[in-house]
Amino acid sequence: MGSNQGDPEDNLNYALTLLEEYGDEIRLKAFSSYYLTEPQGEVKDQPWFTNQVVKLEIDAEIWAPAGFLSTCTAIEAQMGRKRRQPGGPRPLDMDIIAWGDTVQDDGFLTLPHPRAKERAFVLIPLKEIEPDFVFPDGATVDEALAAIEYRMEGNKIWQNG
Ligand code: PH2
Ligand code: MG
Ligand code: MG
Repeated sequence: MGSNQGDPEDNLNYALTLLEEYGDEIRLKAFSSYYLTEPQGEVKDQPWFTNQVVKLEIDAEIWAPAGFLSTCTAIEAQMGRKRRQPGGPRPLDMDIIAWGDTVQDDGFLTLPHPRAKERAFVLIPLKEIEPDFVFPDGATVDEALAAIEYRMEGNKIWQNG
């Protein structure tokens, strides 16, 4: 999850309380601390993001990945997100990094997230809650981190790219 508008920590926290309303269908297993991260991608001229990775256990008999993504999009909208500029500032972004070992690219949802392995703001919090995480292609979170350049100081993460 990421946020760089309003009160980012409040926004991320509120998104979790909305997910918790799903009760037993969506169980919160772990959540990372908050990281303050340099904007990545096309839009550099925007506030730094607060990013957090959470681990959920989702009942697969009730939820498919695409349905869960739609729920995330609805929560983003509920938090006041307006899709004005791709990659631009937003009160809340919720992306699915991975869904078990699922690999898919159907035009609606790509799993794992196509840029997860290049982004320190994903990998560092992911490693915090799941140090032995392995992507479906066999790459570990440590291998992915070793392949990118970034700098960290406390909870701040700088990465050019
Ligand atoms: N999300 C983006 C684009 N760039 N940069 C950081 N640091 N954190 C993000 O969550 C982020 C980003 C598009 O979703
Ligand atoms: Mg995103
Ligand atoms: Mg998104």
